[in-house]
Amino acid sequence: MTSTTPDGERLLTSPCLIRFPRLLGDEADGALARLDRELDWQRPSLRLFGRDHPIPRRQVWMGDAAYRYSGRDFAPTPWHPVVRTIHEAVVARLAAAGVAARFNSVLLNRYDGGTDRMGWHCDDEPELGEAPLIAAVSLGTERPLRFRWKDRRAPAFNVALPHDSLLLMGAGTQDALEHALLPRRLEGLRLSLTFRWVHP
Ligand SMILES: O=C(O)CCC(=O)C(=O)O
Ligand SMILES: [Mn+2]
Repeated sequence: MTSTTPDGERLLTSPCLIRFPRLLGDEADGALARLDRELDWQRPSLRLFGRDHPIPRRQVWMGDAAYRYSGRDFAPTPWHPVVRTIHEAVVARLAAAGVAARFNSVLLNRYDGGTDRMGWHCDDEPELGEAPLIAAVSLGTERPLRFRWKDRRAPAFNVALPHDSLLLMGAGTQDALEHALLPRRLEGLRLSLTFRWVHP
């Protein structure tokens, strides 16, 4: 693993949002290629008002625990070796920055160009616990993650997520803010890996 500085860029203090550049270094391009090629990317449908809508991206749920999302249970895929390596890099980088974190699950999202997207939500399912800490790794085409305050106390803002970056959404983020990956006029593949702790 390439050595990098542990210092992230603190984008917000309360709740805490920190972005770290160059998580994997020289291994990032290979990780993107292998995950794209080797995972069984799914496009499940969500039922809304009695109709099935395929989600506007592909995804894989991986780790040790099943996950309930929009009223459906997703059985986990076993850990892929590349995801294990990324997980270790995330935990190490956060530890170096003084953040003790543990994760037993990850949602991998695959966005094939700018029309693939994820709508406004917060990750506050009960099985994620009281004040979940979520670590989001981005690989591939840079896209902004848009945040908005639930109480509209301040304007919405973008966080650019470059290739090989890590964004820590600290305790309280899901309470105070929603986030979305909005459609954009851009091309290119982007993968995100959002690591979580799911209480069994
Ligand atoms: O793709 C992203 O960066 C965001 C993904 C996300 O919000 C999620 O997996 O819950
Ligand atoms: Mn999310």
